[in-house]
Amino acid sequence: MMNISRRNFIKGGVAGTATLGLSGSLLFADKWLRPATAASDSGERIAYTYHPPGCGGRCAYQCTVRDGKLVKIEPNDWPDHRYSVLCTRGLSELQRVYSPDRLQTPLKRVGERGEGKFVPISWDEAITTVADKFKELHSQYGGKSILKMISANQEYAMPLLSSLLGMPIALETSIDTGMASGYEEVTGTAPFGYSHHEITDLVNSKTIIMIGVNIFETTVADSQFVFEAKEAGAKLIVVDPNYSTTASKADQWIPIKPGSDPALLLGMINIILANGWYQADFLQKNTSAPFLIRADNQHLLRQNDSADGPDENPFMVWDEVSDSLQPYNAAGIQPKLEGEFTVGGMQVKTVFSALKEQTKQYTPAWAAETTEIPEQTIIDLTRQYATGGPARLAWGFGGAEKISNSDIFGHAGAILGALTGNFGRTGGGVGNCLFHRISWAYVTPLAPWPLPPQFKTGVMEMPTALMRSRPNSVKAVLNLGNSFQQHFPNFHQAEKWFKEQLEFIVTVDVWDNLSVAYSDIVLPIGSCFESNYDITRFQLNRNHALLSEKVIEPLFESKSDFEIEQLLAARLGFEEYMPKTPEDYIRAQLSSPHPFLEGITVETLKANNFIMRLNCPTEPYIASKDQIYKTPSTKLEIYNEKMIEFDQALPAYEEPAEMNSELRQKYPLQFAQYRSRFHVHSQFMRVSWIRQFCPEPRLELNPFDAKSRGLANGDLVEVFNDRGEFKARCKIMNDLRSGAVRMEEGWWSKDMPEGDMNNVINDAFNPRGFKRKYGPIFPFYDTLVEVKKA
Ligand SMILES: Nc1nc2c(c(=O)[nH]1)N[C@H]1C(S)=C(S)[C@@H](COP(=O)(O)OP(=O)(O)OC[C@H]3O[C@@H](n4cnc5c(=O)[nH]c(N)nc54)[C@H](O)[C@@H]3O)O[C@H]1N2
Ligand SMILES: Nc1nc2c(c(=O)[nH]1)N[C@H]1C(S)=C(S)[C@@H](COP(=O)(O)OP(=O)(O)OC[C@H]3O[C@@H](n4cnc5c(=O)[nH]c(N)nc54)[C@H](O)[C@@H]3O)O[C@H]1N2
Ligand code: SF4
Ligand SMILES: [Mo]
Repeated sequence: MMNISRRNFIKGGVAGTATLGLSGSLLFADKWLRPATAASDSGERIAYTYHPPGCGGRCAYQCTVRDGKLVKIEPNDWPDHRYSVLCTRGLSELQRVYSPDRLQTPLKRVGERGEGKFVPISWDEAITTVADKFKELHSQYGGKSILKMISANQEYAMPLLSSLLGMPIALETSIDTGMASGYEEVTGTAPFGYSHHEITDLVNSKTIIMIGVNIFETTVADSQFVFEAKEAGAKLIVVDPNYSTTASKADQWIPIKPGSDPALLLGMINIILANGWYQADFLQKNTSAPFLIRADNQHLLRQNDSADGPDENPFMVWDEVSDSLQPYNAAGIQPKLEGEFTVGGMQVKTVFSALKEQTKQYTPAWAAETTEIPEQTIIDLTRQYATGGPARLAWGFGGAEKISNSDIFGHAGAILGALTGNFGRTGGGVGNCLFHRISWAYVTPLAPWPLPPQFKTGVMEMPTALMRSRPNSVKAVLNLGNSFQQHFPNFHQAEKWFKEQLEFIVTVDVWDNLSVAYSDIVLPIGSCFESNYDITRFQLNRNHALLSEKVIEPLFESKSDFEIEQLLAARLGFEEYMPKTPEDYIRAQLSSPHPFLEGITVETLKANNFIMRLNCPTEPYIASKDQIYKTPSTKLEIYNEKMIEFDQALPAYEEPAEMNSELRQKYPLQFAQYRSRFHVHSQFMRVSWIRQFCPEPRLELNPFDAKSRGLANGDLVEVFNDRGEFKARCKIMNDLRSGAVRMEEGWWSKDMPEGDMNNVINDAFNPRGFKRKYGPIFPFYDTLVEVKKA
């Protein structure tokens, strides 16, 4: 993040923003350096792979290898040239691959857990130790005793081993799923609450509202589609407490009080209803707005008292044509949107009427006071959204997601889309806009590797954060990636689980990160360039199929996740079920009969520079264009019966649990975290080409808060609360609100002057979360701290 002014922004990010008007910090294949084919004349070799770091892009690489060493990375050309890009991190792999932070050999712990003392061991000893321990635990307690924890975006996270052993999988439990729960309980679809509209559909939007998402830093490979939409005339409005990179490129920046986002959405619902700016026809046909709520138990009125599904026991509506009660799916009816009725002596009213009543309290004045956004700004924003469509309402995974009330935000956001008819409408869309996760690739199923039916992945008993305090079956963890550092706020508490309770911990990673220090056995894998096989990885991404080949030989003694899985499976007696090579596995995936995959094979991919476009339509992917949703009723279900007991069947405002509590007197600063285009969580932190932009972890604070604490730029500060403390240098920034401090997440503890930022972060679950679709979430940004000079 740069300093506040636009001028500084452009000046500050020279390398990062050279082509910003077009594409954020990306370099296009045809616009820089000379083509690598020139180099290949001089005996150098070209190889193709793609970058999988978890930033949301999957930029494709054309690599030049000289004397076995990776010497140049350029963007490979995609059939759809818009994707032929790379960013600073992508290029910096040239350095990162050869970094001294790499794990080089298998290791066995000799010190205390957390101390980081190891001795090198052979692969044979390492695999034997792990396999023997897994065998012992498996026969004594079953597969549920071995938990596999994985970092975000891993491509081949040993899927077969988890099935063969019946291991449960913890993929970022309690992270990134808060809004998704509230949202998907309305829409019925797909993890992480992604918008149903491909990001390329933005060009058809007239209004784009981004709340709590910094897409120009966090899905940099898609920045171009936002600029494209702006060039086509869309109005871009960014709601963010801070003057973010995305805010700096918007038509309007609306600063908001942190943690109050659901109040903004509820205020918008109030205004839309009060002004009649809703699409009555859409609501009547495609949503549960006409369904009837029983006054006696708040449940929806069904045809009978059975627990059958909506087909056998339909929801009931009041039909205008016959002026009578009818099943919601009866032919020829006109369900009434509004009204109260008496049915067999019982009072019922429509969901729409209940929504009007429920949100009456959320007046523009109330919303203004709660969010600290001027009342007229909220009214104008709402008018723009409701009457300036098609409109996209977009959010991210930082911002409002990392607060205890994020489920309410997701629920209210989905209702706004339903009120304005922006679901399934070209240029519309509601939901998370990051990662380009929604495209035709999303509806192109690959074939699974066939395993006999007795082999099934285990089921998670509870969020990992509770495992230290509640009885559970987990005795060992197979940790792929840096999960320990990244996935555990209130780290001192989590450490008790790693240090005192777990019998056995294995970590598999490229880097010597914090999780390594807690492990009993450490297994080094190669970077995305290295392999012992010719064909290494494959995935569908952004309407294309991407294949990767070996670029260089494995460095040091590293192997791959695939090889480690194979070695373990063989030692555990499962060899017959395993593919022999990654290519076997990929060929099996490609045997899927889906028409979008027709003609796409390992051979044709190789013949086409390892990238082919799926045989899919050329227009952007939009789900539910037919207005059929994957909910029980097939409608957008805006009334959530599961939440009746929490008074959240319709969204009701709730303050963030910590930020606005009495604790603020003791710890007056809200501590938010963020991500930047220079890193991916804990990755790229030590690459020197990147270090020149981000030399060290810095606690950012507003000049007023610095002054009142006697702090000057660069001072070493202690950041603390009752959960713990860490030290860092401070950086005074104008584009931060007073009363809030901030830091980029992911910094390795060994680069902090002292401690780890997750020592202070809030891990308290909202009890309602346990009844939500994806369980409770960590409210990372709902954290209060005090800061003093160290
Ligand atoms: N470069 C890079 N990109 C990434 C990643 C990465 O590590 N590096 N990680 C990926 C992952 S896993 C994630 S989760 C996403 C996250 O991606 P984003 O959701 O874009 O994440 P953040 O940067 O945390 O926050 C977005 C914005 O929310 C604002 N914000 C903070 N608090 C509030 C609030 O209370 N209300 C509102 N309205 N805004 C608020 C911040 O100022 C920030 O500008 O990024 C993905 N992309
Ligand atoms: N304080 C704080 N903490 C946070 C957040 C925050 O906002 N604040 N954000 C949270 C969020 S949104 C997220 S998504 C998580 C992200 O948490 P993670 O996804 O765990 O974060 P990364 O640092 O990207 O971890 C990736 C690790 O996996 C390794 N790795 C990459 N590819 C592979 C592979 O193919 N195989 C194996 N074995 N290892 C691989 C990398 O080398 C790296 O060490 O962090 C969370 N933690
Ligand atoms: S880090 Fe992301 S945007 Fe950058 S090159 Fe890699 S995949 Fe592309
Ligand atoms: Mo995330």
